[in-house]
This record gives sequence, structure tokens and C-alpha cells, in this order.
Amino acid sequence: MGAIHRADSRESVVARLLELLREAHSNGVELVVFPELTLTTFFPRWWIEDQDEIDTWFETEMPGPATRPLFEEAKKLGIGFHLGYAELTVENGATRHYNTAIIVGKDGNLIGKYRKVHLPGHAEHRADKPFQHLEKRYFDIGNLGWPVWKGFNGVVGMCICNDRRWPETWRVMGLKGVELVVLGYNTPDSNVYHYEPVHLRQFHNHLVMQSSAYQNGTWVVASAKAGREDGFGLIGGSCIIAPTGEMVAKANSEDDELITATVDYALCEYIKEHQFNFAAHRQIDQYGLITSRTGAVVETEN
Ligand code: CDT
Repeated sequence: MGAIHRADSRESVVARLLELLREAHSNGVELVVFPELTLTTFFPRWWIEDQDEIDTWFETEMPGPATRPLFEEAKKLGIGFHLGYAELTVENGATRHYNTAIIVGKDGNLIGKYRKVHLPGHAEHRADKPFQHLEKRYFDIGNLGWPVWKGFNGVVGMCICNDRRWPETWRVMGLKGVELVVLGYNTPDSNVYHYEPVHLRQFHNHLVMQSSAYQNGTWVVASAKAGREDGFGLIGGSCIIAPTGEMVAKANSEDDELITATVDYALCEYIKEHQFNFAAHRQIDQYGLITSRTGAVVETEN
């Protein structure tokens, strides 16, 4: 997806999604992957004090009035889709805000929902910075783990943006036999904490997804927002990665653009049965620290 500005309405975004959906359908596509927080600008870059105003960036129902046309058209065309959005919900009497994604099947029924676990950025206002990254202020940590579902002739899972940088994300799904991970992302072209050249940000984006695809024997479909939203750049670089770690399709624009690939699940077996045959080679008695310790502690043997 190209840029979505602060003033752009959800209706105008959905009109763009519908165009992509129809183009995808005419290309024989079965599943379309839209980005993280598809329906609005990447609002965590803005400091907002008033909770009522913050809540205007969230969806209280899915589908809602603005998104229903997308669900209806997809069902009519018989095409599935993945959509990231900000979810406002009430759980056990408490209001919750999640960075959420769903997969909808070709029959229009919900296949699954995921809520982002690894929220990046900060919670406080950094007034000295040109933009903010306030996911830790605006969202609660996802509480659904990393489920996988049967769908699109394989085993499908999701993660969202910063989750893709963490090997734990992928290994949990890998241990559940995932064959296709779909994810959306909004990665600013500059780092909010320290200088980093754009080429390095794009390199890290692809590096983590290509290595994770290979290490877990899964296809990856990664859908970015790109271009400059109200002057703030996003790296884009949407791509489709095979279980060998090879990139088989990549966006070459910063606008709305369809890229496609045919997913051959036999390639998952090739990796899962040989190099990353978990049952044959994993040594779980050596991995305890991964779930018992959060931060690194220098702990030498001498
Ligand atoms: N949306 C999102 O998760 N973006 C992060 C940026 C991290 S920099 C604070 C990412 O991993 O791309």
C-alpha cells in the first residue's frame, strides 16, 4: 500500500483495497495480504493526549460500516484476505486496545485473529523527536499467542511488524507446523532512537523474514505500507518468501501495488524433513533460558 495520510478517510482507503482485491481476483489470487493498521495512517507516530481522540483510530466492530464493502466484495469474488487494524474491545469489563490482524476465508467467514505481542517504541512523549513511535502507549500486549489455522490448503499463521524481528515468534508457529505466515508492517525509514541508513533498515527487514522462513520451513507473505505519510517515510519492501529463504516476489514501487506468487507447500516439507527436522534435532533441555529469562545477564564461566 502507498501512503495513507492523517486526513484520509477509512472509506477512501477501503476504495483502494477494493481496487487491489479486484486486480488480485482477475490474476487468479486466492488470498490477499493487506498491511498492519491498513485502514488509517500509522497514527502511533503522533502524540495524542485525549483518549477519545485516540479511540477514533480504532475499530469497535469488524466488519464495521466502512469495512463491510470489503468483506462483501471478497465474498462475492470468492477471495480470502488478511487485514491489519486497531481493535478496541471490552474484555471482562475492561477496555482493551490491540494491534490486530485477521484472516477471512474465501467464503467470507473469519478464519482467525491475531493480536501483536512485541509492541515496539515508547509510551512517553519524546518532544525532541521529529516523530513518535507510541505503540507502547496506544496498545495492550496481544493475548492470543501465535495460533495457526487450517486454510488455503495449508497451515496458516500471523504475526505483525516488529514481531517478525523476534525468532521466538516464528519458532512457536514453526512448532505448530506453520506453512504460510502472513504479516503486515509499517516500518519508518528512520529509527526513532538513533541514526540508521534506510538501506540498513530494509536489509534488516528482509534478513529477519528470509532467515525465519528458512529456519521454520514456511512461506512468508509480508505486506508493507510505503511512501511518505504526511511527510514521514515508510520503507515499504513488501515481499513473498519461499521456505528456502529465497524471495520470489518483491514490490518495486511506493504506491498501491499487487505482487503475487504461487505457494508450493512441498517446499515446506523439503526444509521441515531435512535441515530443520525439529523432532530429530532440537535439544529442548538446552533451551530453558529462552522462556525463563527476559533480558540478557552477563554470566561467564570464568
Ligand atoms: N510497526 C512496527 O512494529 N514498526 C517497527 C519499528 C520499530 S522502530 C521503533 C518495526 O519493527 O518495523
